[in-house]
Amino acid sequence: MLSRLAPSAAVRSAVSGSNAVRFASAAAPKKEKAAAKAPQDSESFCMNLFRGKAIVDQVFPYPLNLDDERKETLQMILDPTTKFLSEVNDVVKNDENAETPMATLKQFAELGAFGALVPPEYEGAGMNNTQMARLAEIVGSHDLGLGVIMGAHQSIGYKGILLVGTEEQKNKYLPDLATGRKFAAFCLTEPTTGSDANSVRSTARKSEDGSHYILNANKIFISNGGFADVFTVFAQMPIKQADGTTKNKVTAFIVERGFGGVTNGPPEKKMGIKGSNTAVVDFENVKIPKENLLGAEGEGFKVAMNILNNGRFGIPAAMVGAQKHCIKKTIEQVTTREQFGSKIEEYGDVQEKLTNMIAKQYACESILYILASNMDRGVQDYQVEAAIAKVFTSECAWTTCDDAIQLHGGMGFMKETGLERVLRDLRIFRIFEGANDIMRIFVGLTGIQHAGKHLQAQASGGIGGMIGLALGRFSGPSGAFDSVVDPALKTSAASLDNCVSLFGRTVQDLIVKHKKGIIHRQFEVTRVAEAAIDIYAMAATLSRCTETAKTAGTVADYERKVANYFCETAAVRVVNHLKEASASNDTLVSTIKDIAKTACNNGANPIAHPIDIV
Ligand code: MYA
Repeated sequence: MLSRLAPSAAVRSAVSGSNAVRFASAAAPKKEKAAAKAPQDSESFCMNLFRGKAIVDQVFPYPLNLDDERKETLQMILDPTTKFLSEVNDVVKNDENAETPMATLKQFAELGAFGALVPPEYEGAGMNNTQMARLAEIVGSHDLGLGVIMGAHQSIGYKGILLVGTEEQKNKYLPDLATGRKFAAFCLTEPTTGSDANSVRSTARKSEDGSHYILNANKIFISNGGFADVFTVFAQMPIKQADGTTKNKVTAFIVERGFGGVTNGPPEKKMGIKGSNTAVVDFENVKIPKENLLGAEGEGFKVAMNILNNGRFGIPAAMVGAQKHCIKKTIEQVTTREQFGSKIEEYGDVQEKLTNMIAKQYACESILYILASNMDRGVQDYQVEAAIAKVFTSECAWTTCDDAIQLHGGMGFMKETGLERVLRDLRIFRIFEGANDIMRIFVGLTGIQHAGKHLQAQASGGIGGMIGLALGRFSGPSGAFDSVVDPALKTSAASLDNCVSLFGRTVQDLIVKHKKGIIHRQFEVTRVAEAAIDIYAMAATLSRCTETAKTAGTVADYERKVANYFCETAAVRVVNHLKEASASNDTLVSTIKDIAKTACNNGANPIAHPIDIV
């Protein structure tokens, strides 16, 4: 997987070479071509971060900007949705019965929840991403299983039709899907295709007369697979290349259950999100009319990435909702529970746990609405930010729920408290829609690739460029945050500035040190990604708090404390991760490899039980 994940045509070429400033490309022709291209500039905060540059325009001022009309229409959906979630939908029953009744889903559909982003001309609610994020937050705070049904349907299930569908496809499918008369599912995963999305083995071929495609596919872990009527399916298709050869390339299709040859397995038995349906879906010699090609032949991987990037903010939204639920329950608990003669809210350890929950939730929410707002204002280059949001929020929600359970003591472990269900539900969010481990490597390598390309260009820019590199081009913090933050956040801004500078220097040193070998240095890449995640969270937090400070009077004092606390703790993590990434790790990495490989080669952990050796 890494040879491609390291996509990095660009990393491979940009960081290849025999010494620090000579990026001699030892790569294949396609890669040489990529290396020869001038590096693209990016407006993305995170992409620039990898070059040690603080380009703040996408983060400051806080871009959330819902006009009154959108706020009003949002409220018109939120009120009945909250009522529905508290009074109609029964999350406990859904979990116990491992099913959300279709009647409940139909009622939910009437509120417009299944067509949030669909324009009204296709019978949708016409929301933007910011509005939808708020809606998904509310759903996530009540029922993550229902959130998955909703997300699998519209964030990925029919998102391809919305993003790249033809007018005919939109007219034909969106009205039924937006109103929940029909449900959709996203069919990418296969028994041998998980994180490595490009490796699908399902096949599609064009009929002799060109009127239709014939699809054979075996898809697993398909959310909504048991009842969906419309599927976005990815399969390999032989595509004629410019040189006359034929190559299998992923292609996307819209498939109706009614085409025939579509069957599904029984609902999978899962650890959590039991109220959602997950099933195998098989497609056997399914005849797909040629009009149902989604995007272009051979462009399915791009379509899949586009859908996943675009839909990814749904998870952060649900995670923010789940965190709020856990925090609410924790506050109820610590303010009522007495031990050792005091309410447990009086103890420092309890206070620290709750403060961390609040600070993380604040950072997650800040990131979420930057992402959604930037998407709304047409920012295109957001895939790294979306991946960061997915990883950060799903991990914060997990630790928050875990701490909430801990603070409930034995009661936290009991079903009736309701937190064990949330913890079970939350577990999958670190796995699906891009496993967090893969997303971290994606963040790290995409950023390193970007920095590598620019370094390469600098190095080939003659003696001046080489001297610049040899001297190190980072002269220190840029001061970019100082003028854009609230005065009470200036210390945090300075700390963020230091982190950005240290980050850029560390990335450059890693590229120079490891050259193309960085692709195989997951120890370093994951730590760089962790640092990028915290830096982005710091920036998002300071931006949001600066905005609040303009309007919120004394409420802002509390927020300032939270924002400063988050930044102080995040900066420590950033420095530690970067220190680890830039240390001489060869011995440690080799020890890690030896221990793991020895166990794998042995087929089991080779360490004997102490009773057996004494
Ligand atoms: S659905 C299944 C989810 N599956 C995944 O997410 C798969 C994860 N894997 C990948 O994304 C890719 O395979 C990775 C790379 C990233 C690992 N954006 O050689 P490459 C470009 C834009 O690196 P690979 C599910 O779980 C790249 O630059 N471009 O590719 C259901 C390069 O371009 P070029 C990208 O190693 C869950 C080219 O592609 C991206 O094969 C249910 C090749 O790159 C990108 N991201 O793969 C969800 N990646 O050639 C329910 C790569 O030009 C939701 N590229 O250099 C619940 C929601 C909750 C509630 C919501 C309420 C609404």
